[in-house]
Amino acid sequence: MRTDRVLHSVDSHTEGMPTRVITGGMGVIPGATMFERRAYFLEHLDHIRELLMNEPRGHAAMSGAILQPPTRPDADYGVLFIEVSGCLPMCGHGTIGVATVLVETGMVEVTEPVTTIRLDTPAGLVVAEVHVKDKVAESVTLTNVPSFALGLDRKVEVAPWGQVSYDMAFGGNFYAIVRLEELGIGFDRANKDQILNAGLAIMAAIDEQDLPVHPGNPAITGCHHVYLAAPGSDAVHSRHAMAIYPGWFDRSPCGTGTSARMAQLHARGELALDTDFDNESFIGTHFIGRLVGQGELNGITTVIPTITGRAWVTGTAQYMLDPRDPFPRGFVL
Ligand code: PYC
Repeated sequence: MRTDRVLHSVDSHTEGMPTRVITGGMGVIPGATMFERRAYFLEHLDHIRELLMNEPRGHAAMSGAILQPPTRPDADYGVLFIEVSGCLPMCGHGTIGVATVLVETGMVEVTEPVTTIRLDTPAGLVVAEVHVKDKVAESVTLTNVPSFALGLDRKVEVAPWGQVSYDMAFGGNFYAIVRLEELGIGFDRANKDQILNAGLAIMAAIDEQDLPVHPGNPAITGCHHVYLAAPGSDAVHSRHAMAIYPGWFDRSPCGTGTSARMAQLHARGELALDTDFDNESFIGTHFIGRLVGQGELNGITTVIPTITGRAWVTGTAQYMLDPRDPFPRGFVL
């Protein structure tokens, strides 16, 4: 066995979606904030993300989080979210995975019935309340960053459909929300290739014709996620397929996507504050969301979402790179 670096991981899944939590071996990434650390990592250390996420150590829908010391005094841990396509500013299923791992490995002081963990993420402070019984993390409720609808009833030209209507909302990442009925594709896993191709074509068209930019942080830009809502979805229960760049589906109900969906339904006058919203993933798993507050950002109404979901630890591993390995950054097929 030969390696220059050993990356220690506790692997988990959140409602079907993996979170590979890197608990050691990374060292401290330079940067005064987690947003700066994310930028440094992308410029100088991205090969570590590729090693951990791509095949053969990961796969085309792999996702993870690198733990760091926090950059702010009110947080317990810093978190850098990693996935096959880059580093998201915020990730809901990843937060639920991280919080579950921190509790179940004893990396935080555990109190029952609720352990509160404050996470310093590139998108801001995210508080996770872990519901613990007999030392087991039964579910996690996270309070997300301010979310908002950036535009309703926008139109984009997408071949071969022509004009497609969408709402653009932010829940930690930007989401285009589209009704599958409008595309004439049935909500069925047998149609997954058609659904994914439609999602990818829509996000490419939006980024070319109507690039979304965060009103408070112009460095957060672009649409890499399309929420394709199933027929019959409403502000009580919404089923969807979440197409994500460069070509995969979220297996979980997507925490930031659930937040964006709730912000959009609120802007449409369909979802009131303090009301449960059941968001169902393409594989039939659920997050329960709620809007618990309201604010304002540069003239745009924002809402504060909470997301509740479950995660399970699936194993531990030490990832290495043999200097003779012909795929030091892994590969994507
Ligand atoms: O849960 O926020 C989320 C997420 C983003 C991408 C995949 N999952």
